[in-house]
Order: sequence, then structure tokens, then C-alpha cells
Amino acid sequence: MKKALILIDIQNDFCPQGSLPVPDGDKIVPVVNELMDKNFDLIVATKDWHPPKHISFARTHDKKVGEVIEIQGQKQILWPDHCIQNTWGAEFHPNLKANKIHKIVFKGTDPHIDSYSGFFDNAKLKNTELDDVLKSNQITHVYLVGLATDYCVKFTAIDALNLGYQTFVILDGCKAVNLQPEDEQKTIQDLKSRGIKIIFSKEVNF
Ligand code: VGL
Ligand code: ZN
Repeated sequence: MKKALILIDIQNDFCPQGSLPVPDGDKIVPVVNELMDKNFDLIVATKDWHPPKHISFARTHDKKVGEVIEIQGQKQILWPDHCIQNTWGAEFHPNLKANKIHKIVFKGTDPHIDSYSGFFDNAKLKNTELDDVLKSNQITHVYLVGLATDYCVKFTAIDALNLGYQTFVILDGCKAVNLQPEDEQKTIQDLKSRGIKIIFSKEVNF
């Protein structure tokens, strides 16, 4: 078996100073740094990487943040502008030991479609490089950390499982947006019921 650590969207805009702050988002950084010193065969990081006027931005539609619209039959939550390509908000958190990352995978780059999962856009029309990178490194087990538990970590975990990877979510390496206060707990239950393992960083003993 070969193990990959996948860092999901540990970017400034999802941390407390950013435009779409995940509460305590920055608190995961020391946990993730420590995990990167374990014996993973591959460390991959995703970056949410939107063009200006991305379809997921409320401003693009002159609507309010948090409104939900339908785009080609897909529900789209409208977010503040975030993770715009080549801006500070799209950079990794400054304390993240980014030199340990072997490969960065960009998502959400198409102006017309959002992408929570690190593997596919939300309509599953296009894939990123992530599956190819894992397969070409013979990865069988994936361990996920990052932001946010109830969006990008959740959808990346579900796709990883469906693509045949043994999938683990390291809970103390993730934080949730919790638009509704129970979203994190609902996400954990959903992931467990699918067969995704929920673990803590202290259980990573390799
Ligand atoms: C995310 C909302 C919008 C995430 C990305 O990384 O969880 N959430 N774009
Ligand atoms: Zn986004």
C-alpha cells in the first residue's frame, strides 16, 4: 500500500484574515505541518483557484452572499469573492510548510462552474489532475486534511472513495464553515456511513 496526504485549500482566504473565513481555519496549520513529517509516499495540495467574476461569487450575479441560485440544474451557494488566481487570498497560509508539498492541483479555474472536490467540478463534467497524480504514484490510501470539512474536504473524500481509494479524514486537521451549526456533525455522519474512516492525527503512526 502507498499513502498520500492531501491538503485541501489551506489558503489565506479560508483563514480568519481572509474573505471567506472558516472559524479557526488557521488552527489546523501546526497539525498539518506535523503530519507532513510522517511517512507519506506523496503529499499533494489543492488550491481553490478562481478567475475574477467566478460563477460562485455573489458579486458576479449582483446577489447577496449566502443566496442559493440554480445554474444548469445545479444548486450554487453564492460566496464572497475568494481565492482569486495570483492574489494573496489564494496563497497558502504563510505558516504552512509548503516546501514539503510534492504537487499542487488547481480547481475552480473554469469561470462558469464551481468545484468543491479536488477531483471533479460540481457537475462532474471535467476532472483535475488529482486522480492521475495519485494513480501514477500507485497511491492506494488517501488521508485528507484542510478547509473546509463541510465543503471541499467532504466532496474530495466522497470522490476519493468512489474512485477506489481507502479514504481517511483526519478530523483535527480540518475545520468546518458551519453555515448551519450542525453541518460539521452531519458531514461526519455522512462520511462515516459511506465507509470513509474518521481519525485523529495522533492515530497516524507511520
Ligand atoms: C470552499 C466554498 C467555496 C472550500 C471553496 O474550500 O471548502 N468552500 N469554495
Ligand atoms: Zn471556491
